[in-house]
Amino acid sequence: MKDLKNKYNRDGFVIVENFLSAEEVQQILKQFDRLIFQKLNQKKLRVTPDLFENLKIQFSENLDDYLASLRSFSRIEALNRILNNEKVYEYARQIGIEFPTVPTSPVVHLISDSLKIPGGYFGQGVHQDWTSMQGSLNSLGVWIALTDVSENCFPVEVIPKSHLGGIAEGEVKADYFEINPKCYREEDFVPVKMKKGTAMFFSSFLIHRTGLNNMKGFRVGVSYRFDDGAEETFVKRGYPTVYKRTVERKLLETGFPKNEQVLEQFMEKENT
Ligand SMILES: O=C(O)CCC(=O)C(=O)O
Ligand SMILES: [Fe+2]
Repeated sequence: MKDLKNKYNRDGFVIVENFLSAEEVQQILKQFDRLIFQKLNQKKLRVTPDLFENLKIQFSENLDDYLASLRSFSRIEALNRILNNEKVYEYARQIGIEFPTVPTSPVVHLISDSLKIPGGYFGQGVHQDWTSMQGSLNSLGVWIALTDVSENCFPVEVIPKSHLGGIAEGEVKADYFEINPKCYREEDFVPVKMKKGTAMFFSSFLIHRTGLNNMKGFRVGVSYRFDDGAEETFVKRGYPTVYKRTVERKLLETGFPKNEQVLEQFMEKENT
C-alpha cells in the first residue's frame, strides 16, 4: 500500500480497479433510471429497460424534466451510501489524509454527444479542483466510473505530475477556473481509461479536463471530495471551504401542498 502513496505523490493520481462491485454500480444506475422512468410514466411517454435510451427520450421530449432529473441524481441513496462506506476513507487515509472531512455532496458527471444541450454545460475545460475547494493542502477528489470510459468516450484527461507545480494561473469562468494555456502543453494530457467501478483518486492540484475532441457515446461518473481536518494550514485557517449552502425560504409553488395532500401521507393506503 506504500506503493499507492508513492505513486500518488509522484503522479498526482492513482487508479484503483474494482473499487465498486458490479452490483454497487448497477444499484446506482438503477436508481438514476428510476428518477427518469417515473417521470416518463407520469407523462405517459415511452419507457425502455435502458437508462441511456430513457435519458434520450426525456431529453428530446422535455428538457426541463431532463435537467430536473439530472439535478436530483446526486441525491440518491446509492451514491450517498459510498460516503458511509469505510472503503473510501481507507484509501483516502492511505494516500495521506489523516482525518477526512467532506466539504460537499457527490457530483454526477454525465455526458454524451446525443445529450448535448445547446449553449449548456458540456464537460469541463482545463482546471484544478483546488480553486473550487480551497480547504486542506492535501485535499483530493475521487472520480468513479459508472460506465466503461474508453479514450473515445469522454475520458477525464490528466497531466501527470502537474500537481507538483502548485496553483496554475488562470481566470474565473462561469462555472470553473480556467487555466491559462501557457501553463500546460496540449501533448501532456493523458486520457484515463476506466472500466465501470474503477476509481481515480487525484490531488486537487492535478491539472485535468474532460476529453472532448472527437468523442462519441455515453459515459457517467461520480466524484467525491475530501479535505484533511488535521492538515496544519487547514486547522490554522479555520477549516475553510468555498461551498455555501443556500436555502430558498419562499414557497416554490403557491397553494402547494393542500392540507388534504399532507393528511394523505399519514393515512394507511387501502389495498386495491
Ligand atoms: O467528469 C469530468 O469530465 C470532469 C470531472 C472533474 O473535473 C472532477 O471530478 O473534478
Ligand atoms: Fe475537476
